[in-house]
Amino acid sequence: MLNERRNLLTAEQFAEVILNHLTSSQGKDPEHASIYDWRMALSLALRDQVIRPWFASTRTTYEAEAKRVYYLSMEFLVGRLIEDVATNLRAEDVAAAAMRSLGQDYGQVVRDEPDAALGNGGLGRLAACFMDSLATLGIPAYGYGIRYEHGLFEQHFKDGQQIETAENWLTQRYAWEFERPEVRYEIGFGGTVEKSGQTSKWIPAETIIASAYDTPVVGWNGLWANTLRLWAAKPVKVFDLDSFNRGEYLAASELEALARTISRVLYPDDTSEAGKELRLKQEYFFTAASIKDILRRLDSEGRVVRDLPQRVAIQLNDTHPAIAGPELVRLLVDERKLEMENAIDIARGCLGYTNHTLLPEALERWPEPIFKRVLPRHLEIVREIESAHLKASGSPVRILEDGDVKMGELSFIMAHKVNGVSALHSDLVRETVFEQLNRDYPDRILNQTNGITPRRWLHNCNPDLRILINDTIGTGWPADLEQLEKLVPHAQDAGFLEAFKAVKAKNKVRVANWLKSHHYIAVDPDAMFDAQIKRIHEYKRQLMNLLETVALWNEIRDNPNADWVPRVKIFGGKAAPGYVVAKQIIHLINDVAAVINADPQVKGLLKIVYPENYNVSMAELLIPATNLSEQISTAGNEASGTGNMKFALNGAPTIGTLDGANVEIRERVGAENFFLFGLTAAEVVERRKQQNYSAAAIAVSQRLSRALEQIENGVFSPGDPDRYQGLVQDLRQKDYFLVTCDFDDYFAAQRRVDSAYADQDSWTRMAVLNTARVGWFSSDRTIADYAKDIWNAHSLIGGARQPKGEVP
Ligand code: OX2
Repeated sequence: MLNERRNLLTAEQFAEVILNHLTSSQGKDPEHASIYDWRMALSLALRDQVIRPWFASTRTTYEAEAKRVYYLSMEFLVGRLIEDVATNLRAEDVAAAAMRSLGQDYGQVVRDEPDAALGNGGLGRLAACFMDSLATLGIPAYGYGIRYEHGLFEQHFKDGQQIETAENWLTQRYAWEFERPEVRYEIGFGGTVEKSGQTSKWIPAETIIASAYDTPVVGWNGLWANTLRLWAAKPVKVFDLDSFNRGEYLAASELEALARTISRVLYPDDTSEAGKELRLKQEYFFTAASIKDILRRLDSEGRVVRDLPQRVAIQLNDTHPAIAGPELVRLLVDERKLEMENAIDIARGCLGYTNHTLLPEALERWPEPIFKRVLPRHLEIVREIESAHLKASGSPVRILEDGDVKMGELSFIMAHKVNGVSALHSDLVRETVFEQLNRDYPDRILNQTNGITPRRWLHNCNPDLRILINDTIGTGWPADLEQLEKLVPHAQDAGFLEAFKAVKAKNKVRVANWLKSHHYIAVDPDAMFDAQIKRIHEYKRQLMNLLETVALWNEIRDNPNADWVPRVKIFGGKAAPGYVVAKQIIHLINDVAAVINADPQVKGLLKIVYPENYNVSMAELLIPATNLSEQISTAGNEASGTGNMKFALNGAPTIGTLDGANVEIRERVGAENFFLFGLTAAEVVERRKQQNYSAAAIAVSQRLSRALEQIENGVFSPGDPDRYQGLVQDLRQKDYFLVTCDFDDYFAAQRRVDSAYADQDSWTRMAVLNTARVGWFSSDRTIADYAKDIWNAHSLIGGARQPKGEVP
């Protein structure tokens, strides 16, 4: 029955659908169609195929009276969708053949799609992986977020420095979405609260419209489709004719411009707080619209609000949607006339909160005056929530403290479950930020280690490895990734190792060609590709990687005839525009690259490449071609990491610290297949208590001293020798992230990597075992566990954890 949901078209039939869209939707004939027209036609043809499972899923959910999951996230870092949709529909061959028959280059059309970059990094990409897994598992779900007009900024380098320009994905039509002009809610801000007796009524000063855009998200095998509903801000009154008639043309459109500001841009901060009123408005805007939408659906199904916890699971992706708690309580109390405590309990029954970071600067706090100005009634409700909590638990922990509204505490208190994103991180959540609250509510915190979707991050991005794996263990693994374990015995098989190595080599050639044609850099595909691609942040320690590169450069020049293992160090990543140190690190990477890459003495042995504008699509290209994955954050700082999982899955062993999910990756792949170094999280805490720890570490390391001196003396910035004095001074005097303390151990681990890589057979075996043993990190497993432990939601496509087996 379920398979009937998919429309199985032949290539010929599909070509006809594409042609129809080219003419009817794009208004072009094949002679005049641009690549954009072809891409739109192909995307719309694919979207057509999603409609049947989408409708069927909605109907099934309704009939089963099933609980729905609502994933509220400020960010969805979706990337491109053509391949994703085509493969999930199992129509990739049909789509490619159809395009070929129409004289089009399928791959080129696929690559024409701009990334939907509605996120900064791991948090947003996790949300996108979760959407894929929710649909694959057949769990009824909505993703709710913001339809930003401008996604994450585009990064350019000018004289080695990061320049940001606006991203404009919506200048072209977005093929995947459906505008829903009828789904609109008024969202208020500011104003006053009117009291009469026991009742309160919020009278906002300003109102804007949240208008829905829906993108269907189809799961593997096309058995189920959910909805990603993104809200765009629109004015209540589009145009002021009176102003216009008075000749005030700008004023006539002012209302519209102001309202649209709310969904104009994605804040480009990753793991740091944006203390802006506009950000608070964005958070309230999408959260309030989502909550209203959830209640409207409940009403339309003839349910009462008491049923909410049975019908609705709302997951808060970090604290950004934390206002969901007070908003839901407000609607229940002020509009549905429930008692306050009852309303709080009902809201808590629905809410779960995921914490993604312990960095103090990233724990959102809003100054009370701002909060009150924007959300006066919510501030009162937060007070009620706080006093109910104080009364029930006797806890000393407050939500309102030092003049701030603390969103972490609010989220914790309003959620029935709170989860961290790796085992280590969840332990630290219990022991640090929420230590007291964990004592007050001992069963509330749990762990849900992150995962990644194997469809995008292996099946689609690494087609040659996919084929090799299919040929070796069959095709069940994309929906049941732990089947990769069946590869373990093949790690002893010379033929398999050869084939695995050949896949990696081919992927490296692909990257080398791309670097040459797009970035005008020549790299040797036979060199080891060592990659650190992620946001630029001090705690992620790109600086330590760079210092090691400088030290290696010195060593090679000192001993040019030694047996060096040729390396290409690949960096990729953006810095938040306001994060000065991160931008200096970018500048330094480019400066060091310019000097080292021009040095004839290390030619062929060491090269640094830093392609600009790292994004999801670039990750899909680089990860399959990487030999060594750099996961070198200061222990205790990277909540999980998900890039670490993607690299391991694609056969790149990790050099890394015991941080985030590295710990669990190492446990699974085996310590012998992981290059460990560095202080543990507990040691980091101890080290930070010592005096002058960085000076002490530098004093005992000649290599490090030399590299630091070179940087501060302008060896890499001869035209501006003082450029990096501040950066180096900080390492000498403070070095909060312990770059200097871990440096020697890191350098030594890199040399272990060199020797291991020199034995290509054993290296490939290690790579295979990484791929074979990380199946547990599928986001299908993560989502199945959220469904069981937090949401009490169920798959409607069979009782199994994953839909297994082949599609005929
Ligand atoms: C990131 C975390 O830094 C990263 O470690 C984690 O893997 C990812 O979230 C998904 O859980 N913003 N981004 C993150 O946290 C915050 C806040």
